[in-house]
Amino acid sequence: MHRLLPLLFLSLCGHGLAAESARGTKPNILFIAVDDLNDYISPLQNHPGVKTPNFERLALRSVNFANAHCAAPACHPSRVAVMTGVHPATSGIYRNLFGAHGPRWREESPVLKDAVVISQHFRNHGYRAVGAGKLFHALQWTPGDSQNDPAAWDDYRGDPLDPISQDWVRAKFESDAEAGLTPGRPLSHNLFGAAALPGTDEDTGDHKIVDWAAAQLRATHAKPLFLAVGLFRPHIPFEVPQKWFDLHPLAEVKLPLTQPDDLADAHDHGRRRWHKWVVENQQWEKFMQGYLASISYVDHQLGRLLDALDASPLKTNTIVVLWSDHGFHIGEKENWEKFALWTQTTRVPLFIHAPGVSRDGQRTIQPATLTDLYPTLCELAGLPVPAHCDGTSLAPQVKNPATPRAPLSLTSFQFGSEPIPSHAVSDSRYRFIRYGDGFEELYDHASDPREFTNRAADPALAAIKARLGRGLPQQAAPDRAPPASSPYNLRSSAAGKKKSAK
Ligand SMILES: [Ca+2]
Repeated sequence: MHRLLPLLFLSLCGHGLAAESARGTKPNILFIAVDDLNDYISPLQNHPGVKTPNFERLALRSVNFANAHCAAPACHPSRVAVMTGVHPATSGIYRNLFGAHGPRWREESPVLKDAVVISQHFRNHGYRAVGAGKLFHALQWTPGDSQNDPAAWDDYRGDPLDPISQDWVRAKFESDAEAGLTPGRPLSHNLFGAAALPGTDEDTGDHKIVDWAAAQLRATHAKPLFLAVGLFRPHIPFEVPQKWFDLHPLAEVKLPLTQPDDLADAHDHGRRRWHKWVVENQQWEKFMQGYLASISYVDHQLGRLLDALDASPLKTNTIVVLWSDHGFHIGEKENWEKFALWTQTTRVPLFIHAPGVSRDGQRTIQPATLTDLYPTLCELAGLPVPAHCDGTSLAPQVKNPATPRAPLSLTSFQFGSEPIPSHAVSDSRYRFIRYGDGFEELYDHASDPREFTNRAADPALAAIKARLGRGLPQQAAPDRAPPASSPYNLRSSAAGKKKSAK
C-alpha cells in the first residue's frame, strides 16, 4: 500500500514543510502513547460530564484528528504498526501474541524482519532517541513479557524489556467470594476491576515515568531529541489513588447510551460473558467510575508532562504527538475492552502539534490510521520515509485540517473463530466492516454515530458500500503465530528463565 509515498515526499520536502527553527536545526519530538484511552476525553466528547483539562490544553495547541483509528484493536499489533509503520494487513500481526522478551515481531512476520523502528529511524538521522514506559506491548502483571526493541533507543528508563511491571502497586481488594460476587469474573486475580490504590500519585508508575521524561526535557542535549513516553493508565486494572475516584462520585456516573438488541444485526464479538458478569454483579457503574478515574489520573500526568515541556529549553521547537493504541468499550455493544472493529473499539485520540506548521486548536474529521504517524513525523521533521512504511502522511491536514484526504482509515483484526482477517474502513461519514466470515456492517455516522443500525443491506447505500469496499485490502497477509523457537521467547531467554525460577 502507498508504495509511491517516498516519491511524493521527495517532491514535497523542498517546500518548507519541515518544522525547523530559523537556525535550521531539526525539531525535537515528544511522542506520547496512552494505553487503552478511548474517545471519552472532552476534546472528543463521547461521554457526558468528562472534563479532561489537559487534553483540552493539548487540543488547543494541536490539530485534533477526531476521526483517527488504530491499525489493529489490540495492544501488540497496534503498537508494532505504529512503531514500524507497517500495517497488520501487510505484516499479518493482527492479535496479541504473548510470551516474548525482545522484538519477536521481527520473527513473527517476515516483512518486519528488517523494519526500522521509528526511534531508530530518527537516530539514523542525527537524533538522540530515549523512551520510557509502555511503547511496545507489555502488561503490569506479566514481568518480562515485552516486545520492545532495546537496540532502537539510546537510553530507556529502567529495563526496556520489563518497562512497567515494577512501577505499579496493586490495590487492596476483597476476593469475589468475600464481596458476594458470583464466580466467573473475566480474567483472574481481580485484574478486571476498579479500586483505589494506597499511597499517592508519586507511588504510581505513570507519575514516575513523567518524572523521568521531565528530567530528559530539562537536560542539555547535543542532538535533537526524540522522547517517547508510554503511559499505562487507563488500562486495566482501573487502579489509581482515591482522589481520582472522588472526582467521579458513583451516584453521578453515567453509563454509555446503549440500545437493546443492538447486536441483533451485528457481528458477535464473542465477549458477551464479560458484560453478563458485570451486569449480573451490578459492577457497571463501578467500573465506569474506575475508567473515568483512570482517565482523570492520566490527564493529570499529561498536564505534568506539558508543564515540563513548557518549562524546558525545548518548548518552542518540539513537535508533540499523542496517540492511544485503540479505543475501549465500557459495555457498549455488550463489550468490554477492545478486540472488535466498531468505531468505539478503533477510534483513538490523536493530536499533532508542529511548531510553525500546525493550525493549532482546530479539528479534522478526515480519516486517519495510526500507521500514518511514521510518515507524518518524517515529513514534519524533514526526514525521508522508509520504503517499508504503509501509511500516508497527515502533514497536509496538520497544515490545514480542512484538506480532503483520499485514503480511508483501515483497521484489521483476526477473530479467533474465523479463517481470515476482518477489516474496517472509515471515510469522513461512513464506516464499513467486512468480517472474516463474510458478514458486513455499514453505518452512517451522520444519523447513527453509535452504530446501532447496520445498513449493509440497504439498497440506498449500495454505491457507498461498494466505494468503501474498494478500500479494503485485496490480499491481506495471513495471520501470524508466535514462532515456537525464538531467542526472543520469554521462556527461552535468560531473563525468562530467571523470572520463571522465582
Ligand atoms: Ca445494531
